[in-house]
Amino acid sequence: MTASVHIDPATLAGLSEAWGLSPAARFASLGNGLINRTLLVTDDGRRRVLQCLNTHVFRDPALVMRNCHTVTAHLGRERAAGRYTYSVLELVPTLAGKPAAVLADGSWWRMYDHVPDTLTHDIADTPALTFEAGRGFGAFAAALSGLGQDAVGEVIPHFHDPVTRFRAFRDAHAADRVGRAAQAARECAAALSFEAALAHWQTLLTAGLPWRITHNDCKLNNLLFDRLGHAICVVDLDTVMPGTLLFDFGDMGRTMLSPVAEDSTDFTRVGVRHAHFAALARGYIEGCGDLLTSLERDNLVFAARLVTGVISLRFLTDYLDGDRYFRITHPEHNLERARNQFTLYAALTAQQDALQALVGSG
Ligand code: GN1
Ligand code: MG
Repeated sequence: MTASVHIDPATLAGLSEAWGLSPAARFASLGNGLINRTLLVTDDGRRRVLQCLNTHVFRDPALVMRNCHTVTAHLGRERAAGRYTYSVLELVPTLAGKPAAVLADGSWWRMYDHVPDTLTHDIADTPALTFEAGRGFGAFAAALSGLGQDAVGEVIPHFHDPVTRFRAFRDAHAADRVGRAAQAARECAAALSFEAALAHWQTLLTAGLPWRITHNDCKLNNLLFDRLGHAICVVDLDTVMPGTLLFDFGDMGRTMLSPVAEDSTDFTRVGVRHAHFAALARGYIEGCGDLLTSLERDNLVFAARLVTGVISLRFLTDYLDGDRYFRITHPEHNLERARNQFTLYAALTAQQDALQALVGSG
């Protein structure tokens, strides 16, 4: 997971000055995020995590940092009071006492303490892991329920909004700015089938689906585990903002139910593992405690469909737009991700009744 990286001299000088790093500081890349750049810094025997915020995605980085501070401070208090048992990310302010450093080139950097003896998983090997992840993310949501609705601002408006994402896909398809629509004809046809989910989404909004402070990026690899498979710490707090628990559970389902990663081209293996689903739902219900309403609980399967469909649309839209959003390693990467996620969406749709019967039975 870590490989030594070279930092350009101006950035190195800026970071060293901001946090007082020694000339012996060593940098390695960390994690598999598609948006921000993450580095592990080892200096003076201490390990820290440095992140360069992607300001093309996060247009208001000062708001992102304010939210991160609000959330970590709140979770720290919950933990001190014994109401939250997981570790909490600790922001390391600059020497000037700022939550982030803005370098001469305009880049935004922030630092966290490294959480020792932890690792991430890209695939959930066992139902026990999905149970742990569900409980960890559920406890995170429950702990944040004590924060006022407007304690955190909306960093990316309409981030998971399926109506907006569907419209963005249709616009990108119609514009076909880089001439890729023909190559993606099969995926575009699959994308149109997502419209069926929008009607149910509307009924949930009408029925008063609760709006809460949610994580909004509950991928399995945004949770740190210890070597025994216990969930230790929720990370990647940049998208914590108002949302619904369905967004969080949906992202968990999307990243834990299939036996292969979101960008695997082994499409025949993409599918839903029912024992993993049952354990995930049980863990999430337990972690959320009293928070979860029956409307939310009854829509956990729909949540997995919804978010898988939305991310499929986002990958496909980015492919049609010329790969301007997600980090890619090869030209067809976003198309492969879209095909993988639409395959999972179709499986979740076909199996929704069987999955629904498993909620509460894991
Ligand atoms: C991005 O940064 P990362 O890799 O944790 C994205 C998520 C997507 C995910 C797909 C701010 O998350 O919404 O689900 O990629 N984050 C943002 O892997 O767009
Ligand atoms: Mg993330």
